[in-house]
Amino acid sequence: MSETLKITNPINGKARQAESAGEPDRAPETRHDWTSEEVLDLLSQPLLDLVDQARAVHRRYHSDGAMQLASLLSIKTGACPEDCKYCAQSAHYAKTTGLKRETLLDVDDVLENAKRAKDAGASRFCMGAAWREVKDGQAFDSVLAMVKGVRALGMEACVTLGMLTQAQADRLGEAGLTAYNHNLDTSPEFYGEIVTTRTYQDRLETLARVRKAGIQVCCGGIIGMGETVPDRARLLQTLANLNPHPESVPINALVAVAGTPLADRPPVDALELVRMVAAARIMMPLSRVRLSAGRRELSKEAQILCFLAGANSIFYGDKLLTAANNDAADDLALIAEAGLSVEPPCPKP
Ligand code: SAM
Ligand code: DTB
Ligand code: SF4
Repeated sequence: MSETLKITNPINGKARQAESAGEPDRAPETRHDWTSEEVLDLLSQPLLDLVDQARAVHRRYHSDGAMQLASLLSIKTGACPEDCKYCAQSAHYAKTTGLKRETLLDVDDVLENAKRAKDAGASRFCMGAAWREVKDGQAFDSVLAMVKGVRALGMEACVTLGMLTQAQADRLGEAGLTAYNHNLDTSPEFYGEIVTTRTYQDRLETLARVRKAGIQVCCGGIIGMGETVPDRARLLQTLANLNPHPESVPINALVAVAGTPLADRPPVDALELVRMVAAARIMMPLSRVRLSAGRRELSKEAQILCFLAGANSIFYGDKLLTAANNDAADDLALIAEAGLSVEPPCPKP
């Protein structure tokens, strides 16, 4: 029997009980050498065996039962030059989606939104811009001011702005950015079916720059775009073989947006989402696993099954970027009904 010792979850800083003789800031289960066959076997297990295994990992490292509430705001909407087939904001489908392009919001507007989100209980504020990449200049300077302002409110700040240079990542780090969201979306093999205007390698390079700047990595994907289960396994393999693991892993179910090429995809089976959450929890024991887009289509019971399988973060507030999200009061009631708590705001920097 290995000795029981206290290990610290580096993400939320809370002491966890864990068996093992691992390094003090690592889970003993932490691995970066997953093979695609192993992940496929994991994902394809009988559902309750998979959930049992995930639940055991979850209880070991996230025993406080705290749910992170992350609010999202689109700070610059539409007219994106990329052609991501799932996205309402791509200029390529603007004629059919009818989405209106907007300019970058004012810093004050954004900070008022962040303050409202905090007052409603959110501890993280995520800002998304429909850009292919960041361009230096006034717009980027405004984003830096937004990051500083959100941090000064005592919230975690996350942005998703497309590709970054190292100098831009460093400036975001200096502004106090907590995390940068940049999803891999799917497997390297299926990626070209979904996006043609950039490569998987481009995504990995931006992720490496974020990591080098000392910013937490928020990286996940989407299911329901027509990918196979082996594609899902390859996405999870790629995420878990990043070293260190992404601190947060958003698992999205496709929101099939009218006017996009994926508008007619059939809805994702909720249990497929449970499987993704469970496998992510097992493979990335210390990370936050965020039950992200598509939650509005889930019953209360399906959401609770995702929480049981290891999801400990949700997008909170009535809107995602352009799509509707679950009602905030319903979410608070669901969290209470499940016997979970809401993660408190982080201390001011
Ligand atoms: N332009 C930036 C980028 O792509 O990195 C940031 C914004 S983008 C909208 C952020 C992420 O949201 C995407 O990578 C994708 O994983 C997710 N997403 C976008 N539209 C979605 C949809 N219709 N359904 C599910 N997830 C979606
Ligand atoms: C993520 O993985 N999901 C969020 C966030 N990161 C930026 C975005 C979901 C977008 C859903 C569709 C929409 O609102 O347009
Ligand atoms: Fe642009 Fe991001 Fe939408 Fe792709 S997902 S079209 S990069 S906003």
